[in-house]
Amino acid sequence: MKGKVISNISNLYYVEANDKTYECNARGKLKDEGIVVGDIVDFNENDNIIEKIENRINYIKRPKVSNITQIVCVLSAKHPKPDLLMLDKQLAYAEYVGVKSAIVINKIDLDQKKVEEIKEIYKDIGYPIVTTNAKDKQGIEELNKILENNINVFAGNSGVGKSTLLNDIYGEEITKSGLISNKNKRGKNTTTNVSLYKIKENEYIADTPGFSTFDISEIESNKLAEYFKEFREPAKECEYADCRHIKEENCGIRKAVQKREISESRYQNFIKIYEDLKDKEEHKW
Ligand SMILES: Nc1nc2c(ncn2[C@@H]2O[C@H](COP(=O)(O)OP(=O)(O)O)[C@@H](O)[C@H]2O)c(=O)[nH]1
Ligand SMILES: [Mg+2]
Ligand SMILES: [Zn+2]
Repeated sequence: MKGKVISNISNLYYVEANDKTYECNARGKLKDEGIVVGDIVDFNENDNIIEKIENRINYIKRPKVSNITQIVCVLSAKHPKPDLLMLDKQLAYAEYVGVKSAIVINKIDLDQKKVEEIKEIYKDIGYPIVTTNAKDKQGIEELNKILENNINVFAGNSGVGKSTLLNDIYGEEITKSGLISNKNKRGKNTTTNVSLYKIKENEYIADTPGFSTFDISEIESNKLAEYFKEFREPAKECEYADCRHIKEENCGIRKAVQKREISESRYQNFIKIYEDLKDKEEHKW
């Protein structure tokens, strides 16, 4: 039987198939290969042994999860103040992994001006943007539409409102059964295992305790510009094929920044991330 691994506690894998959950084991060889939450597996119904992992569409190392289709980047207008550098890292990472991404600006009640500023930067790039006030359940319907038919991972700094949003979307029932609270009986936060919660057919949400952003260090610095979606077209105008888009004179990307076709904020963050990656590459041995 084929099913989806929705959680993993030490050597046990919980596999969902036909609306039921099976508690499965795996043979040593498969265990070594590492079955992760999100995997589609073949298992034997008689002994609940996983026999095969289907090829993954994608795989994220931290949080350890596979076959996701969308990263939902959450920021707040205020408290904490919007971290656009982190957002740009997340968006680049989503491009690198090859999944969709969406932007949620929460706490719109606290600073409407900031919301407009952020929208101005991202509206033409092509990412869906939803503005919400999770406290008053504003914008939740729109957010719901974006989550439909996706396996979603929420990312964003602590305090931006992820838990509140998820509560709005999925209601108390699911959140009580594990999602979001991640607290054991004594009220302590439990360890950081990813679980997938089925919201409806073809809609899941990854619960990723203690997680805020991805490890983007696997991205090669010289490929970074490809993962800034709106940089791709202008990069075709660069004079040199190996243009780094930093100091070169005849650089299509820099020209697009001057013409305001690329926002200054996105470009500055690109440079910061680029230098960071470059630095890590040079110190790797
Ligand atoms: N003013 C305002 N506060 C919010 C909103 N959404 C969440 N909060 C508050 O922000 C705090 C952090 O929210 P939480 O959901 O725990 O953030 P998380 O760390 O991202 O999960 C809580 O006190 C929420 O009540 C909002 O839209 N407006
Ligand atoms: Mg939370
Ligand atoms: Zn260039």
